[in-house]
Amino acid sequence: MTTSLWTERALPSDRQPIPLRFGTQVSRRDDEAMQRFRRYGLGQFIHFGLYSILGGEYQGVSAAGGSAAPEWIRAWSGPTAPEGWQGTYDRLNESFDPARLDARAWARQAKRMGARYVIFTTKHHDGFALWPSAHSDYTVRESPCGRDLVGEVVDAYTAEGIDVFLYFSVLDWHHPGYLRTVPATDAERAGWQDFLQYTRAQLLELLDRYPAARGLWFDGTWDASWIASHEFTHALEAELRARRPGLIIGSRFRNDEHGARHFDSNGALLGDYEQGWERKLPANFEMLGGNDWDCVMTIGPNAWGWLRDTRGQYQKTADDLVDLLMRCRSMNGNLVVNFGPDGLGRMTAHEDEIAEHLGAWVAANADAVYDAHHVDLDRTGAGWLTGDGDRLFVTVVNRPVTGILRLRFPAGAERMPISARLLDSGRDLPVRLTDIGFDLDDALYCDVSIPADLEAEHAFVIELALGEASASVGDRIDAWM
Ligand code: H79
Repeated sequence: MTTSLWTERALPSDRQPIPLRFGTQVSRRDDEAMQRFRRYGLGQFIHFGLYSILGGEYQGVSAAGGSAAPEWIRAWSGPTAPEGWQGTYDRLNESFDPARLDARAWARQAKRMGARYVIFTTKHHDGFALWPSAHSDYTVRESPCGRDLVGEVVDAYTAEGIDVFLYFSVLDWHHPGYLRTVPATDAERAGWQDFLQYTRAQLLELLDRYPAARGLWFDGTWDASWIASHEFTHALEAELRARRPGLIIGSRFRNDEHGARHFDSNGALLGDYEQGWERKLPANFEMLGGNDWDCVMTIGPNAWGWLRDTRGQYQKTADDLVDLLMRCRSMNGNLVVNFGPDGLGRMTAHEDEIAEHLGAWVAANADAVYDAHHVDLDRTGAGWLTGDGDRLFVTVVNRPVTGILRLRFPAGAERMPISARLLDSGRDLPVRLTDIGFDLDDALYCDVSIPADLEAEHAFVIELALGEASASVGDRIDAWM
């Protein structure tokens, strides 16, 4: 078993399944909601909350080094942490007033970027709810804002045809009953039971208030207290699914009775899609075992909430994100790009630029992105392969100095490329089969010429039309040696 903070994967290939009472509740779904999920391709994450007011600093002092990320700033500790810091943070609701937040403008921008779903932070670790929850006294209602921001986002994105997933952190620094360890005293047990009922009530409330929301994206489910609550979480998953047929729940929600997270102790996915790919990517398609997945990614190194001072921190470019997007698509995953608006609700200039440039690229190359999926061919160092029925797409991110894109097909391939063109311009490209003369190599090679006069400042997609293979390995002289 390999273990990390996110994903514990047990794949007992040669072991009998063990009986589990709190193992997986779902097998691979093929309903309309999951088919939509498989075609999302690109998503947008939005981290917005009290931490957005601060941008990773307080009164000019940076929390860098004292807290993991700007949305973690309440946990600021060490020599730079201000006196009485957590009390100060917890009162930020009193000045929370994102007057420039225009959810419709966000949604229009996401639409132009090509996002087909959005994941919005309804409540992060600080416990502050962005909807006027009846089960909490720490919400937008208890702030000058007074607006239902979850409702605004759900309505605006739904109106643009973008599906909404609600991010919900179980971990909660505000609820007095929350604790990280397994409750050990009567008082802790009572507090924890209160906390569990509050969590259940908020989740049901979210589903009831926002019937357009399609899925839940869970976070903060790694503490021993939650892990020990497997009986409760198993029942709650069933209740959420019954309340909202078709609801999509990621694998980060719960664990089985042996503490196995994401995958139960028999290796079965604990939810509808694998939710462990946070700022990391699968090394290859095979390790995914056919499960659905998405990758959530920051634009900077590790800032989900707004960071005022990004000096010295590499910010991914639209080109980086095209590369990541197509790498995900080549393995049937979705890429979800995170945006962290400032305390007034404004996206940053860099995020605006990303949205425009990524959106322009995706619009020009949509056929290779949304309905295209993994193809079972050797990888090419030139870029990422996706396919769709009779078409094969190669997103070229490393242009070969030879001017030749070479693809390797197995000897028995029934279909081979018969023509090639650039997806965005339609320009035809010469394509031919090549016998490169490797002895004992039963593959067929296909070469596409990339014209020297093609000016490409960004990744470009070569579309190959597949047809009946006219050559086979038997035609080659080396087959008869
Ligand atoms: O919302 C974003 C992050 O804030 C959240 N997930 C994404 C989507 C996230 N919360 N926690 N983590 C990610 C993992 C963080 C772990 C650490 Fe720590 C925080 C390492 C150091 C500080 C907690 C405290 C674990 C170790 C010490």
